[in-house]
Amino acid sequence: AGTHWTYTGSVGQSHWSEYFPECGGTKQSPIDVKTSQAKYDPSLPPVRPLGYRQLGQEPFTLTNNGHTVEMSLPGWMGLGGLPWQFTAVQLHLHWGSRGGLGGGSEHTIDGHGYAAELHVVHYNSEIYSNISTAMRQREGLAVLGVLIETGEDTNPAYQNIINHLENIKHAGQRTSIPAFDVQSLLPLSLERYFRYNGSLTTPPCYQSVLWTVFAERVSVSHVQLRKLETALFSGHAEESQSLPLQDNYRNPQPLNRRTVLASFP
Ligand code: SG7
Ligand code: ZN
Repeated sequence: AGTHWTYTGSVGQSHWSEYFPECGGTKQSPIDVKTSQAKYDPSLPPVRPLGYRQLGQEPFTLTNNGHTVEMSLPGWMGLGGLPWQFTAVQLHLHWGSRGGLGGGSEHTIDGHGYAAELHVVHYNSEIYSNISTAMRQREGLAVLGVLIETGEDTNPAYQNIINHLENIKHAGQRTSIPAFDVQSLLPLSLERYFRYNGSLTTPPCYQSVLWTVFAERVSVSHVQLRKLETALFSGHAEESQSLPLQDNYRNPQPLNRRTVLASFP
């Protein structure tokens, strides 16, 4: 037992619920968004990133945590346009191993997976004092999901992260990177998105997340995606069995009795 988990193998995603019961719950994430079954809700306002473009004195910290690359966000960043005030904590990515061909995103749209997915994690700071408390409570977290596809052009926003992956090849390593405009990682249209109640997509899979998945995709170059797919390892530097950090995405989970809302007709 213990808390060690992976995406494949004996402690892979099909076994998560044996050690983390909530992973077998009825409101899990990610999901396949079936666009024809999404319910248009005209009252859903545009997502409002707060302070995402603001640069402070401090650099950002980029960490290889063995499951993903994670970037800490300053406490002045938040999210408006939701029923409560949310404070940003961190962002991270999920990806595949074959240039996006075998998938890499967690959410899928009408059965279609994308090359990678960005998650920006926020906690409900109107009700809870920190993320560790909020992550166990209903609607304690709000995560933005951005689907990433590949194209010809280099995406300069994502390059701010990809440039530094060489310095955090092994789990546990961290590096400082110059602060940059976090909003530039998001799609241009913040009006068009899907909204549903779900969970953390990793153990312990707490069902505490108000999910927003943008309809518009962003694009990175094939070279950028390849770099993300190959630069990192899941183990510590001294471990001989350290494997490439790849295919760190969970498969779509049953929707069950939930409704997916769409902010657009
Ligand atoms: C990644 O995804 C990490 C986790 C994150 C988890 O493995 O970024 O972050 C930490 C601090 O362990 O868990 C609570 C949390 O943010 C699940 O996040 S996700 O549902 O957005 N994929
Ligand atoms: Zn995630």
